[in-house]
Amino acid sequence: MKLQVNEKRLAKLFLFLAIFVVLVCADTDSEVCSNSKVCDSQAGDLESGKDCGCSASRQKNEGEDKAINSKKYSAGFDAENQGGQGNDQSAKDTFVRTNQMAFLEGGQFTMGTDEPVIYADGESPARIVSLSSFYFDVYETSNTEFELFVNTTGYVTEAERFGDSFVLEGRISEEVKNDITQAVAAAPWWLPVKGADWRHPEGLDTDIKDRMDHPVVHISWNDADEFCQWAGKRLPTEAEWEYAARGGLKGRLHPWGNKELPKGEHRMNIWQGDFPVTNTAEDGYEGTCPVTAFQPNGYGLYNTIGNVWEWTSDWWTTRHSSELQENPKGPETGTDKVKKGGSYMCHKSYCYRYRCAARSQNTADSSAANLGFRCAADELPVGVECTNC
Ligand SMILES: [Ca+2]
Ligand SMILES: [Ca+2]
Repeated sequence: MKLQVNEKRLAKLFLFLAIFVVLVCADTDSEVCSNSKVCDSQAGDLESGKDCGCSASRQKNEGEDKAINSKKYSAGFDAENQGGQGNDQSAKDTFVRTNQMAFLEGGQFTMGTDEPVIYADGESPARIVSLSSFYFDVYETSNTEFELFVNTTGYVTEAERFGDSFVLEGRISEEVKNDITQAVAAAPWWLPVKGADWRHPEGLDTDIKDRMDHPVVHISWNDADEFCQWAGKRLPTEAEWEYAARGGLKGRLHPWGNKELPKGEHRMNIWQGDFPVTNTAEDGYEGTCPVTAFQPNGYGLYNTIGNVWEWTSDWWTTRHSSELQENPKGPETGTDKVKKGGSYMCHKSYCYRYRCAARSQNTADSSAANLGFRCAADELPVGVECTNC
């Protein structure tokens, strides 16, 4: 009898210890993560050619993974627990798909530039690249599309697993800001916000209810890769992304030409004002904009440049051959992945990367409030509409 009591006590003790270890690990990881991440800025400055996002590696542990994976994050789960019906028919009725793809005929194009603005980024040399035909998402992946993925698969993003992600200081509430003790020396406007993830873009006191048609953010390369596979697609190579963004024009800065404001008209969502203090939002948007906003380029593609950075499948290198290349896929391995297009946080004075040839990089597990993606495909996936076939 006594032995049974002791066994019960022992079991309770083990349970207590297990919970304690998980809690400590999760907290430790959060601190380790925040301390080790070096966020070079959205930005960086032009002379040093610093990165435009958060580029340090994450560190995680088994205990945290187990604790987090036992949770569910889908909107359906939330709705269910709040008495709603989650991913039910009424939700489907208002569901506007933006998963359309455009067919891009293969061919040769000039990738990069011989007039690099940020030399350290490896924008040069201009080189001839030959590509096979492929399909390319017309829009950046929206919150609606990502929610469908999460509701279907129960996928948990890396930002959710780590428990924090990076947000621009000016977009965080005072309450959340007061909670933050960490900052990034090289880019003090980036703050690691606990609970910031795709469903809470500026922290736990924010949501995406009014932003379902905006690009999903706080998405790591690994998250994006998982989504594209689920959708029957894949991430585009850097060459495919740049070919698509150029929209058939040769050697232009932007998808529509060289002028930032052709005829005084805004063609992309970037930063107007004094970065990072004042955002006048003259283009109509202080943060992200709907993936359908602004005019498409010559290939019918929206917001390649600006709005959010977009992951590509290539590992990062700044050395490129000037020889003709066929379907280049970047280096075989590396530490960072290439992202393209710049974001709503890009300003000429800090991050003149809203150009077709511009590029930047992050580790595959990094996430931030201005980092999203879109997919490509070799064949049109079943059920996906082609806009120009
Ligand atoms: Ca803007
Ligand atoms: Ca974009």
